[in-house]
Amino acid sequence: MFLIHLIILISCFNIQSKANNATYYWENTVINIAVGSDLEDFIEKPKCIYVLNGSIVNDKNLQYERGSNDTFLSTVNTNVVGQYKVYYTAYFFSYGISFTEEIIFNVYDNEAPQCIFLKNEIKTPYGVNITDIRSCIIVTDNSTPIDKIKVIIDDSAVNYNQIGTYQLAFYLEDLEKNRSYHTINVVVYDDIKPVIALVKEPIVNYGEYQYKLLDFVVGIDNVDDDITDKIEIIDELNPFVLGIQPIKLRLLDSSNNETLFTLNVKVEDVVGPTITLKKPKIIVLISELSILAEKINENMVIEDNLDNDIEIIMEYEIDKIGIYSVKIIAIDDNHNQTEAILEVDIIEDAFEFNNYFTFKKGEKIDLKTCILDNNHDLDDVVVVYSFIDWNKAGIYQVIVNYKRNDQTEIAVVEVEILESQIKNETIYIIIGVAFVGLSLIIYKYFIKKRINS
Ligand SMILES: [Ca+2]
Ligand SMILES: [Ca+2]
Ligand SMILES: [Ca+2]
Repeated sequence: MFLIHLIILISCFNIQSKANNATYYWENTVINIAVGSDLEDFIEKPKCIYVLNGSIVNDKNLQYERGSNDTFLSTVNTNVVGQYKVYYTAYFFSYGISFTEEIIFNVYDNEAPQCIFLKNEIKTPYGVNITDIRSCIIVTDNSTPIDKIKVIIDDSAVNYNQIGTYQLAFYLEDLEKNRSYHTINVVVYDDIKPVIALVKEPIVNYGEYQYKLLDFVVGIDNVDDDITDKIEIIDELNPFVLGIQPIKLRLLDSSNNETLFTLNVKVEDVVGPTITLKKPKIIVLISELSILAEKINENMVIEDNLDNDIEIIMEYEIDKIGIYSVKIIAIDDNHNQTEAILEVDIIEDAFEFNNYFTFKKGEKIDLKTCILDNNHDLDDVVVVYSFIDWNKAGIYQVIVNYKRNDQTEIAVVEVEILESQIKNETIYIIIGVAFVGLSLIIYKYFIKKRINS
């Protein structure tokens, strides 16, 4: 090689000294090579044209040296994008002349990455965004390593919060910014079952037929929200059977995910007896205190939806006249109880008001004292109206106010003036006086007769 250089050096010198009308130029000093291409196809593109005295020299001994010591092949890597500079030297051996030129090899990539679909659609659960689709595609590029290829997702057309099929766009970008655009279908699905949950203890009253079992539960779904009204009641409840009855419930969400639930409904008597008072207040004589419970019982009707044998409690403490509130409690077999208040008025027993008096004609009596003396129950008496002619036989009416147990009442008192009683006495006196007088006359006559004889 040293020898060749030496010859070239001498030759150059020669030609320059011999022929001043010689010239040369290079063709294809810039070579663009798509990445991955075979370099052999480009090696011979750059050519040196030697023109001597106006004619192109065709030297059969022309040889090229590419790169120093022909290192061209190891210098340019067509698999790696970039610009490579190589010095070419053309040796026109027949003329003992050589020319050197810098040749530029541009290894370029203008091919976008390729995409192979492994699936024709991507499924994603409701509400879950797609952030990576690499598991669904195979990405290749002519120059950029797979892990360096960007996969950029545009899911603006996907509604993750609504079940459905949407188109997801994405593009692949290599290191040279070459892009390829693609789309793939996205299926937003729901495979989460709805939930049925108890909201209150399921108790139905015995005999109640307008029960609403759905009042005891809620049905909630991740997609459909509250779908309580979609709960299907499979079994039927018998409200006339006491105890727990398992009732099967079924709920489907809009994606037909099914949930089954057993509602253990307890049928029990939760209604207390009804107490109906015939009268809100009863009046009882104090002498009837021993049968007060009977009196209260007579005044009320107690009924229950289930039990006939109702326990009745009466709460009172009564031992004297007055108005009392009696609490009545009715309890059925299931300990449901109802209360009612009854007013009880305990009054004094009725008394005989002695209101008829007889007097002798001419007799003058204090009427008030007389009434009080004949009615020991009374506290006081006030004569309100009185017109009695004590000297005239007849029946007179007197109006009085009398006070008893702190209560004032009005009453009519009748006073009879007796005539006959007074007349007879007078007659007896007259007869008696006449008899005594006559006896004295007879006595005097016999005395006189005895003296005279
Ligand atoms: Ca590429
Ligand atoms: Ca669901
Ligand atoms: Ca009951």
